[in-house]
Amino acid sequence: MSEKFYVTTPIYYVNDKPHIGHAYTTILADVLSRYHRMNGDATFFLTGTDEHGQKVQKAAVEHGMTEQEQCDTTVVRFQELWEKLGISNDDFIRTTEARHKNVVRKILQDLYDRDLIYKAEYKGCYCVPCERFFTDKDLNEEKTCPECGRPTNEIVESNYFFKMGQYQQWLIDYIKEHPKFILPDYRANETLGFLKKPLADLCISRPKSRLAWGIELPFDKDYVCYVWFDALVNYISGAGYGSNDAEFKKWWPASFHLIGKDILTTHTVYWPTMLKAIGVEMPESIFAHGWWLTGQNKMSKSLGNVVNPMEMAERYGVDAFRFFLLAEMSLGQDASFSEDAFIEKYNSNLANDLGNLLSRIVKMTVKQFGGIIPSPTEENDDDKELKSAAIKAVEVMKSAVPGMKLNSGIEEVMNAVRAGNRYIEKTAPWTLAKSGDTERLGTVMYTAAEALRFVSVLLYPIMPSKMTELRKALGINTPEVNMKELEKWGGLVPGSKMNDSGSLFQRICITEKAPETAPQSQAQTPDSDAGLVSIDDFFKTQLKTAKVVHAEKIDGADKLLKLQIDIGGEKRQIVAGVAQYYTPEEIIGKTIVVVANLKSAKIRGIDSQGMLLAAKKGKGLKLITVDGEIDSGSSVG
Ligand code: ME8
Repeated sequence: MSEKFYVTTPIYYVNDKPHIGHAYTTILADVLSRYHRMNGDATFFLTGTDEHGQKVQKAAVEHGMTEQEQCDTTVVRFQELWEKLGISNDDFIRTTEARHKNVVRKILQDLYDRDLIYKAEYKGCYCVPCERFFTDKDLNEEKTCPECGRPTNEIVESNYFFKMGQYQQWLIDYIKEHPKFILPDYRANETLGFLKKPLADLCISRPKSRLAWGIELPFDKDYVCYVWFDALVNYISGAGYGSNDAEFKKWWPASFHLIGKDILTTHTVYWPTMLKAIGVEMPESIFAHGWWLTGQNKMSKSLGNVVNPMEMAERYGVDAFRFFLLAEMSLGQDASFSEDAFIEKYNSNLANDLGNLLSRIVKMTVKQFGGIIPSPTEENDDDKELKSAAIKAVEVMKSAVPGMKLNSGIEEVMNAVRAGNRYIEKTAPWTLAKSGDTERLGTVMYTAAEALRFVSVLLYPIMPSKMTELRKALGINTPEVNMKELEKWGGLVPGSKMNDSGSLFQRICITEKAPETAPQSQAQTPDSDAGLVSIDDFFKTQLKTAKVVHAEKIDGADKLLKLQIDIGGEKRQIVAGVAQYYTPEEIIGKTIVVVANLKSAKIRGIDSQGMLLAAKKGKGLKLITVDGEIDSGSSVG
């Protein structure tokens, strides 16, 4: 049954250009929206910019512009980036727009009229360089600024306050009674921890004498509204609150407010109490994700470690960038960004696994069937295994999306892709072609292509352009992509025509971190380099770490051990000639290095799906292992 889905991102400050953190939350919202649209759900995706307050005013002064000019020039940077990154937002709200300011004013007036906003003297210590107020509880005995360490000045200022404190117990109860309200659950605990201290009323004004760039209070022209009180309202003003009741009723409550963990308190304390005061239902879930770090550090301009998403997308392609961000971060936790890790993931998952599978299928179908998708005949166990890997990926993804575990969903899809490559190796279509077994060859090609069709739907929200390309290569030209397509296995239409349009993901040379991807032709070694391999050739071999989970001797083969290994969650069996050097007990538990994309073979009649690496000289042999703890399935290279 289709449902409605309303998702928001934070609205970003226009004091500076966007960086990877902004891109991440927005791509996440985009991917969720695309999944829901693909599911047939009525979907509304709102993003925008936060244009008032001190940060923007300060940036305007630094750039010698008026505040509005600062907003108008910076907002374009966000809008251009979203276009570049294929963001499918349904609306973009700017807090300087009349449609937003009117709603904020209405809310302020209403709360003031109902005595939920009052005027009082505000006593605090003000840090002039940081332009921030601190109360006694924020300060040490010397009353120096907690931000910069400089002395603060005690000042008394009249301001307006929202009676937030009176909702404290209600909020605690609400959070406890609604386990999905704040996600992940440890963030709910963080908010409950914050609510253990008495909740003060919220200062919602700034005197114009100190900060003029904001929405003027409707009941006092000497003050502007505090930027957070203004900004949070975008989630309802952008959905029709106060201007279009039918629209608002259609979308509210929001399904997800996506935020970074930096803005948890404003979203889980200020915002719910504001909504409660104006009598509006709570959003269903506020989801706080972790930080993108550079190494161990948070990205920040002063450290000079900020990643520019526009550059990454231009250099490596939008879809690969989107894929990396979503596959790499476990939602809720921090993740570290590095270009090397990006290239590594791109080469292994996209170029080797996915691109390679497509190219094998298309090339073979073009060669053997003139590109016409053959009809499958009877299914054997190998076919069934691949089919169940694809179906499992659908099931995992279907629960990964609402469960906010996108990286696990993606991993399961990639498992299906790897199963596809293993299937090709095992069924050896080139041998079938040689022996003239066209019927079996047709079934193999169809089955592998059908598995890729499943993959194309599941990864479409993450890589819309590349998956459209992949579908065209498979001969699927329907403009719409829908989850319904995956209700049955066998949707690929025999008789339609595949297109060999070249490689989907060109491998990137890690040594160069080059803007250009290495063209395939470079793989040919010039004569003078006879005996050498290019980096491209080298990376055709996928080396991975694997944990030996079981080992046993093989009857009648005193040089061989049969090993069961785990490569990043995938179980495999390999037969290795190491029995004269290692007992089964010695080898179990070791993390070894294996060639993960070796064609499977039968050794003494036993399946071997890979090869381990060992150093050998004379009579000595030592396994290649790793220097310390690392996950199995890690790439070696
Ligand atoms: O806080 N890693 O705007 P903002 C992951 N205007 N996400 C990051 C990140 C990082 N290193 N850095 C930023 C504001 N983000 C307010 C919001 S909403 C009513 C008002 C993302 O421009 C993350 O979503 O500082 C974070 O919450 C947001 O950008 C902060 O953007």
